[in-house]
Amino acid sequence: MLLWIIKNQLFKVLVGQAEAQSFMPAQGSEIAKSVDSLYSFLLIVSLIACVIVIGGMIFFAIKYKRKSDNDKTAYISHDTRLEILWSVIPLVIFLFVFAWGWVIYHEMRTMPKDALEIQVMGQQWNWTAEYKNGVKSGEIVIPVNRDVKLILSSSDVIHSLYIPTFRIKQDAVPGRYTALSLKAEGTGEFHIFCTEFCGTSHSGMMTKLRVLSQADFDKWLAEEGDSASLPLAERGKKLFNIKCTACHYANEDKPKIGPSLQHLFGQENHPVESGVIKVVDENYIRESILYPQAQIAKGYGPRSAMTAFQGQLSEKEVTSLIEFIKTLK
Ligand code: HEC
Ligand SMILES: [Cu+2]
Repeated sequence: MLLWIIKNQLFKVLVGQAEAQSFMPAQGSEIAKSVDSLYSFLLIVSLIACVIVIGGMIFFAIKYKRKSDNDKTAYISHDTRLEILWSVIPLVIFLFVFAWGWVIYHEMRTMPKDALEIQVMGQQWNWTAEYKNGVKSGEIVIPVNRDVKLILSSSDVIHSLYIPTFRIKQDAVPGRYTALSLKAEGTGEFHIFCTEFCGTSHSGMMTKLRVLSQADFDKWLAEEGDSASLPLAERGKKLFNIKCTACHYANEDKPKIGPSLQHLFGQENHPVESGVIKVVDENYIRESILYPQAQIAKGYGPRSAMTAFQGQLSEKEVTSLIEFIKTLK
């Protein structure tokens, strides 16, 4: 208990969070708590071992310092009892840690039955969650207090889905399915990161896990399900929020990783690396989305950092995006 307090105080000082109960992100599930207990145990044991080893070394170095040339100290080669002791104690601790870790890992990796299944696809450089009723979302939205199974896949390279609040992480590998399960204890919004370096905009491959009450979740899912009947530009906006906002602002007239798309449509003499575009029309925007290398916005050359969306978007989706971009006046 005392060590627990020391640990928490120590990290408050180190990390500088006066309010924080601990230096770790909030604990979103039972698993998160188990992981933290094990981690705290490791930390405390390591601290104690560090004090014993380093402290002992300093103490002996000072106590048995050779004080003069004819200072004769005893010659000791080894001590069997001591050696057995310092081998067996760590061995027992390590086996204990292994067993503890194995139990938590087993619990973490056992997929719950009757879980809500969500397909999560990683691609350069965004995540798309797809629900059983066909709803697609750039954020992963789940109901609280319910077992959820995320079935991960990738359409290009290896990505890795990491939700720190839940202490879970899993690779999304092209050509096979992997899975993660979680059960959120409270509602809220939590960070999701990609933790496998996957190309230029890997660091921008972030999204949110939104945990809603069951009623709000049902409402959200139904509303999203109706979006197929939305006007094109509205559908385009939804898609834009999934695929494009890592690099372009949806509503603000300022550059992010890519240029602002406000006032783009209809612009005359639009500057690109190879000259100017007389008038920005549907075809220019279409080409910019599917084959970014063809024409590169001025100042963003020589190679475009934009994802080539050819093969990632259907014709209808491209049209809806163009219709949305047209509304950015
Ligand atoms: C990985 C970052 C990234 C993503 C994701 C991205 N873009 Fe881009 N985009 C850029 C960069 C960088 C440029 C400037 C270079 C170029 O013109 O290719 C650009 C340029 C553009 C242009 C041309 C702008 C101009 O001024 O000529 C359009 C149109 C565009 N993006 C639309 C989109 C749409 C629509 C999406 C989503 C489907 C999207 N982008 C996703 C980075 C990105
Ligand atoms: Cu990634």
